[in-house]
Amino acid sequence: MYTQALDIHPQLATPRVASADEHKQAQFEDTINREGKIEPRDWMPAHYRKTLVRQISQHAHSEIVGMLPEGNWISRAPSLKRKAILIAKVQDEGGHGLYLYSAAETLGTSRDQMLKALHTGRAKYSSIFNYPTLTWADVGVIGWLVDGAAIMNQIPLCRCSYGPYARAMVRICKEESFHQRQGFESLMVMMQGTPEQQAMVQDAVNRWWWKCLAMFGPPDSDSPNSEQSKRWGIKRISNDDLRQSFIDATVPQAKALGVSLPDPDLKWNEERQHHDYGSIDWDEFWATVNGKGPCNKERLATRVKAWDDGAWVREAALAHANKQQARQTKEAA
Ligand code: BYC
Repeated sequence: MYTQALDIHPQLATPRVASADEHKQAQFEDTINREGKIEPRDWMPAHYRKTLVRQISQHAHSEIVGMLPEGNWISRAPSLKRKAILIAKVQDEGGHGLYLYSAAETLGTSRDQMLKALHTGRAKYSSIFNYPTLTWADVGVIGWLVDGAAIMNQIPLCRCSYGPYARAMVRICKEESFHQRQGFESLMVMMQGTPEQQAMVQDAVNRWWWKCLAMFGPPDSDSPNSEQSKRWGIKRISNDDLRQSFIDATVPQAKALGVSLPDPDLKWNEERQHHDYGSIDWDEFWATVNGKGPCNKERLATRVKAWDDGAWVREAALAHANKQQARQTKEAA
């Protein structure tokens, strides 16, 4: 029977036109796959934006909370030289916080919002800064091991797919590597000193070693964010791989320093071409992350006080900026 209907072969049918959103998504994925950079004005999936704000703001909070354990020693540094170095280092950490808050602001979240999340305990910051600095040797160990772990984690972030974060990290990593060397050098001097000074360094290493290994985050099998972050080129190397690289790099440094690392299971594995190591206390890590570490309350209270005490400075700066803007507008009119 004849009919007006035409049977169109599926391949000859008019192709479905991609929606504007699908086009943007494809462009975004293409940039990621080409190892290009996503910039603030580019379209990006909401989850990519949210992940970046989470990670960058946590990182910024870690920098400014990280000023506190070392800052406690500025007034007690053993010489003018060490005091000047420590002031400069703590100031650098404050600067890192500022670069990072600025990078996160390009994603549309204000600094006030981020700080509110920190001050109300909703935001995380690195677990490592919730432990006390009991002796001067702790300051050197923070430089050597904490900054050393930070560099290991942060060098790959210089290749992060989000442009402003990647660029901030280049400068931060240069400064962190100086911090690490000054920490190592100050410990080297102590290790050439009296038996009491040597014991002080060993005690500090014993207390910080395991906390530094936990800094890299939970094992890959328990890391909910890793897979997606790696796919998006935010994270380049996994938590466990970075931890392993840090251990492998630190063992010879400890030997050069003349200290032992507090892990009876730490030994070279010829087959793996890496060091084996003992198990990390993840219960203790999570308790600290969730607010129950030895210094969580003190750290947060200090930050909140600094924010409240600085209100008049912010108000004055804002009033000055408004006055200048009004003057410029008047002159332009
Ligand atoms: N502490 O799925 P995961 C410095 C959280 S500052 C607290 O693996 P992700 C310095 C994690 O946030 C050093 N929380 O997460 C400053 C997540 O929770 P949410 C700071 C941690 O993001 C002054 C959950 O655990 N460096 O260098 O894929 C003086 C599951 O983890 C920690 C940075 O911030 C921790 N240690 O990977 C000296 C670097 N680890 O958010 C030195 C940038 C994990 O889902 N950040 N958590 O609720 C990163 O590279 C990544 O965010 C991490 C975690 C490797 C830290």
